[in-house]
Parts: sequence; structure tokens; C-alpha cells
Amino acid sequence: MAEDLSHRHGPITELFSGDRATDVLTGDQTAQYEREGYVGGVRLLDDEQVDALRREVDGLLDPDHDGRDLWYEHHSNEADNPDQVLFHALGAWRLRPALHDILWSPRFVAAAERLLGGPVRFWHDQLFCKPAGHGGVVAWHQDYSYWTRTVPMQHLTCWIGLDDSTIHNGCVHYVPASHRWPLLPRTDLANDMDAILQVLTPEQREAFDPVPCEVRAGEASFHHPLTVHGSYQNRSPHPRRAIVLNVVRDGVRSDQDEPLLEGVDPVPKGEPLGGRFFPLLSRAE
Ligand SMILES: O=C(O)CCC(=O)C(=O)O
Repeated sequence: MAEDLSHRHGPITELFSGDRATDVLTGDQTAQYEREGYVGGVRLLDDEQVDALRREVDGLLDPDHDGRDLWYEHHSNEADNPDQVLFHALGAWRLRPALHDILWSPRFVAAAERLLGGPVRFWHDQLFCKPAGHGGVVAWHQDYSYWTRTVPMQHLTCWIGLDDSTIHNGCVHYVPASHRWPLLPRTDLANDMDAILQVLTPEQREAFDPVPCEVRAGEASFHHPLTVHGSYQNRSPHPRRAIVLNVVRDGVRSDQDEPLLEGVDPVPKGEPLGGRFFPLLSRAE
């Protein structure tokens, strides 16, 4: 029986203990995030860390893995769409030590603090894995369209490649400056790539010009909660695996009395996120 690691608010291994939080983002990278709503090529992990995380992620792709009752959400469309398979799951930090400790990794936390402009709290994580040869799409979307139950919108997504991620294997594409668009209605995530086009204004359609964001294994991209992004199929003979960390500026509140994620303790409406499932990642001042 796997231990539920959500009780542990701090690193439990030495995997990230040698990391230094200096020079994670350059001034140009921060400026790109402000201007375009995303920035890529941010080195977060070394080879040893990538290997440890790959081993854990690969184990979690086995449907009989230990701890499978701990996921907040777990989706695989393999039965419905075997030509375009996407493994997507939330809650890996509860299941495995390296996937838990990456939340507190100094380089990630330093970059997130810089882009959010203050102390950072965990919201949730995600795994997005596309198997070799038949990995599916992630349709165009804005992350905040899934998160309106938390306010105000002071959220940040960090996408971390466990493989070199390329146009050929389905890297993330971003629509530059779409973080200045208003919140769009939520459309289909895993099948119809272009569903979002139906809800764009003529001006937004005109400006809809996605660019690929290729990153090396161990590098990350960061994006704003309104930046439109998505990814095409994996046409390569290798898997494309990624860990996504979603965080908020400390002080973001719940906007509902129901649990914010499947199976977690509710945070009453109006109360700031906190407690067992939403740990502070920045050091307390
Ligand atoms: O990994 C992907 O292809 C999509 C990731 C994504 O949608 C996200 O990071 O919000």
C-alpha cells in the first residue's frame, strides 16, 4: 500500500538538495513571459533528476500500479481512440517521492516566485504522456477555464519535459500574447484539436498563430493562465512525457464550498488555499 505523500510538506529525498536557485530565469526570459504569455527553455533538472522522474512516471503508466486510488483524476482515452492516446492524470505528488519533491525543488520555486511576483502555493500537478507512434493531441485551451473555482486569477503553469520535446513528437504550441485575451468558454480537451476556433472572435481568429515551443529533457516552459496552448500528435517512435506543476500566488482563495479537487478536504468559499492538499512552496518569511 503506497504512503499518501500529501501529508509531507517538504522534500523527503536528497534528489534536489544540491540545486541552486540562482540564475534560473534571465531578464529576457521574464520579459518574454510578460510580453507573450509564455517562456520556454528554462533549465530546471539535471540528468539524474530526469532519470529518477522518468522511472516513476513509467511505473505509473502501468494500470495496476501501487497507489492508484490516490489520483485526483486519471484519464486515458486508449479504449475510445487507440490511434491517439493521451495519458493525463492529476495528483502524482501523492504517489511517488521524486514527483513529490519536485514541488519544492529550489529552481522551480525560484522561477515561479519571480513570475508570480511573490510567495507560491501548490495548486495541483498533472502528467501528460503521449506514447510512441500514437500519442494524441491536447486541444487548444486556456488553463484558467478549468480553474474559475479559485480566485483571483494569479496562477502559473510550469511544463517540464522528461524527453526532448519537438514538433515531431507533439511539443506544446502557444498563441503568443493570447494571455491578453479574455477568458474563453471551455471546449473539448482530448480529441478535437480545433474546437476552440468556434468560440473565437474574428479578431482573435486573425491573431491565432500558434508557435511551437521545443524544449530539451529537463527544461521547462512557463505559461500564463490565459495563454492559449495545445499540442499535436506524437508521430515519433519515442514517448513524449511531461510533468506539469500548477501553482498560485499565496492568498488565492476558494470560490466554492465543495472540494476543489476530487477527494480533497474542502476549503470554504472565501478562504485562502491551504492545509494538507495545498502546501506553501516558498519558504515562510
Ligand atoms: O503536455 C501537453 O501537451 C499539454 C500541456 C498542457 O495543456 C498544460 O501544461 O497546461
